[in-house]
Amino acid sequence: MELHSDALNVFLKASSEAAREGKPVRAFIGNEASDLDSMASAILLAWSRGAASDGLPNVPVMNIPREDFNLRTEALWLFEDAGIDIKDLVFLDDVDLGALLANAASRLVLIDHNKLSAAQGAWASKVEEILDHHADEGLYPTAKRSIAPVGSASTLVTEIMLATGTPLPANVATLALGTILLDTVNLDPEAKRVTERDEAVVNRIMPVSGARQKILFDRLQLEKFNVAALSSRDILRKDYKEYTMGRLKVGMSSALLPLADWFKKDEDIEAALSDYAEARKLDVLLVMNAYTAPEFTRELAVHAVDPSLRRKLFEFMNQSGLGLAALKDEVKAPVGDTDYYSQADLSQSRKKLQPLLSEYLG
Ligand SMILES: [Mn+2]
Repeated sequence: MELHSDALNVFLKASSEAAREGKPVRAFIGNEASDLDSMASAILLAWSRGAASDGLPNVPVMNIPREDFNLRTEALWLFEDAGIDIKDLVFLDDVDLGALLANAASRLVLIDHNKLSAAQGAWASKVEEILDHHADEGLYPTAKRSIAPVGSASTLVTEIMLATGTPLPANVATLALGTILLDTVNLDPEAKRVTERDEAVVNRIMPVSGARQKILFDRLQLEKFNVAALSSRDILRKDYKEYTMGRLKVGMSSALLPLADWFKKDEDIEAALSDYAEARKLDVLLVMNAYTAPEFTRELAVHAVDPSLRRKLFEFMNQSGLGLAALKDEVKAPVGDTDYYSQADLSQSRKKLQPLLSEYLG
């Protein structure tokens, strides 16, 4: 195989076509959180096995619906930087993985986890191999295992690629490199993630990638928190939890941008909040904004069609010490079914506020 960047896309296209045909496959799947490591290491291990081994097409499967990929902004950036055709990746809703695995010949390789999620537990008999860096739970005893406590599953895959002489075009090296750097906080010993094995792999693939370590790491770190390209709906669902509190259905989103920036970015933020709350039949949607610019700052948006409910929540939260106050005049908050506040108590995250509200409304 030539060391062209296109080689990876040729492989991905062939593997996605095989999966869409519904024939038996060997599926490589990461964990259900589907972070960059899970997705990259599934692609890399499948790539290292070539188009097909023992007649089975090797197919990396992203363990999320296609729509959710945009929310993983650092993965989107690195995949695009590596020139990957996103359309040729296989996401959970692109194929019926359960039906593919129902073929007697199909096999499953678990990457970046060693226990199937509850929803995917029925596939246990299909697991033939595990590659992971989490503690081994000892399941699927007949599976071949490569499990070691390194900083990134991508380190284990890259070791295999290097040992087996897998073709390593620059973009494949960059995909591995960026993932390992992000997982190990740029190989920083203080972060207590990096091991000697991560470092050794990075030293070997950096010249192949041609990327500069600090520049690549800083960019990925930035992209992780970059919501500029996301719609209001995507910002709301990126980090969202839902609760039943007494008779009320309450949604809580954490968002990483200043309200002032959001108002500028989306003139119709009110419509976005209303649509989001309506689609989920919420009585209340709370949006907790937290960002550093340059000081750490918190803000809160309370969306509810019922103004007396908004008032009641505001009064309760201030009795609880949140220190909510109207935004400064120069921040032009839209008028509608939402109240927007600055929040003086910087320690009140969703994790702390949710039980308080549950108790109050319960
Ligand atoms: Mn991982």
